[in-house]
Amino acid sequence: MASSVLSLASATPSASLSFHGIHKGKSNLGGINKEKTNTFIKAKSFGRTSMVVASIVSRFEGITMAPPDPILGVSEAFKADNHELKLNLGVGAYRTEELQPYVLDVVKKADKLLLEKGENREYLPIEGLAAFNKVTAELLFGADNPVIKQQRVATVQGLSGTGSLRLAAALIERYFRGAKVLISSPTWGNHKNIFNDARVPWSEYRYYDPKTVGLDFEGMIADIKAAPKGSFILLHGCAHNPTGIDPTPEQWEIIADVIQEKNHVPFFDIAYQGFASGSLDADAASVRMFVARGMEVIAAQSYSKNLGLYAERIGAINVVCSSPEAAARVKSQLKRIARPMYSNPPVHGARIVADIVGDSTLFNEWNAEMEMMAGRIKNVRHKLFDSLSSKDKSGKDWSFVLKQIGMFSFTGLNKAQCDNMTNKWHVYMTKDGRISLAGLSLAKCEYLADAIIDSYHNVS
Ligand code: KET
Repeated sequence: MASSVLSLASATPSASLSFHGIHKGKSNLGGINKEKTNTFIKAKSFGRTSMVVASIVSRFEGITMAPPDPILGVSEAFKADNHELKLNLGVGAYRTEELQPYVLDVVKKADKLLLEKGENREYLPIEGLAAFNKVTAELLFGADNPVIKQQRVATVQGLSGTGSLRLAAALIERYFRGAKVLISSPTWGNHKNIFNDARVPWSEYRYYDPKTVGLDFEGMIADIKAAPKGSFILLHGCAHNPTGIDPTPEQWEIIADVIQEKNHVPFFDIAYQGFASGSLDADAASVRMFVARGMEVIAAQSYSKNLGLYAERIGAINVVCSSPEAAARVKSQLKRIARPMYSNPPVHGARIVADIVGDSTLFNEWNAEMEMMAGRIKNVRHKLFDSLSSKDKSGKDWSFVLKQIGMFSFTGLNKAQCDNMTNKWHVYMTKDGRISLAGLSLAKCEYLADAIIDSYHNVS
């Protein structure tokens, strides 16, 4: 194309109007008719060659401004605030007690080893790094799970949890046309976007009961039962986001019963393995229980939180099938979906995970650090509860803060109250009332308690 522009070098500006894509007058911009006022042609001389530069300024004018992302947009607003007491409890990202981002020591070690080995930067296969895919499935299902031995799991490295969910959504759209995904109400803000963009229909099942600030278990079961047979039921493996409320082991069994009865497919999003309890195995218990029943299961994993590899975009999609042949076919289709979307995944995070999980010393160090992180969040949770209980003289029961688990606390604050938290107190949080305790320090608990009490009692 560059040569076709240069070949017009000596042509007059009007002659060059026949150049591909340039028209005078009205044009249709994706259904939006706009009078083009800015079409212009410039000729510049560079020595003997003169170059024609054609530009149409009005092409993108019909595009409207997208709203800020409800979660990541909060960090942008936080950055723009200069108040000294500001606090970012928006995004679920672990911070130290000094409220600084934290790179795990074990990740630094793995990084150093990788640098010493001097590995190449060749493309990975479409399905990702083999060593990563092996350990990630083992970590989730347990290394000696029969489904792994029987090669019944299709595992493909994804662009972290989000990208892995998106691959599964595309698989559903392609092979289960019209099937619905049921998501919890509420759920992580991006789930709806993912299924909307993949053109997968979804509806919600009841999950959170504001009256008890707990699980609406009956509502959940009734909605899963009422869904058309063969629906995909999206479940948070542990540390439900945003509520921090998980079913009990007994409730999980009943959920599995209903899903099995209705021939639904359990579809796990497990982005916090190790972060809920501090134990990787305990946090995978829900997924493993479904698999142990012989069910086919989809599970999307993320290493953003538990290894702090947010920016490496490392995770995986696993599809547990009923035969190794089916697993091979599913894997081939996941690869086919990935190839035109992003071709193949990034290597660095995959090597870090593979090396840490594959080496018993590093693995133990990781577990210790994960316990430390989960422990810090638990301490903050207790301190926040103590601060709320001692400062609030109204008799309100704040014990729900202690009952919730994982990175978040779901405060029950409404949008106006959340706005007060931000506008008056400079506490940045999502408008659904969620606060990330991973972004809170012990030192800031009292301040946060003051902000919550003020917003709860003084804003309706
Ligand atoms: N699932 C859940 C439930 C989840 O909370 C997140 C991230 C993800 C998947 C995806 O994370 P990834 O980094 O793509 O592996 N949640 C936090 C960050 C975000 O919204 O992107 C959050 O809720 O703050």
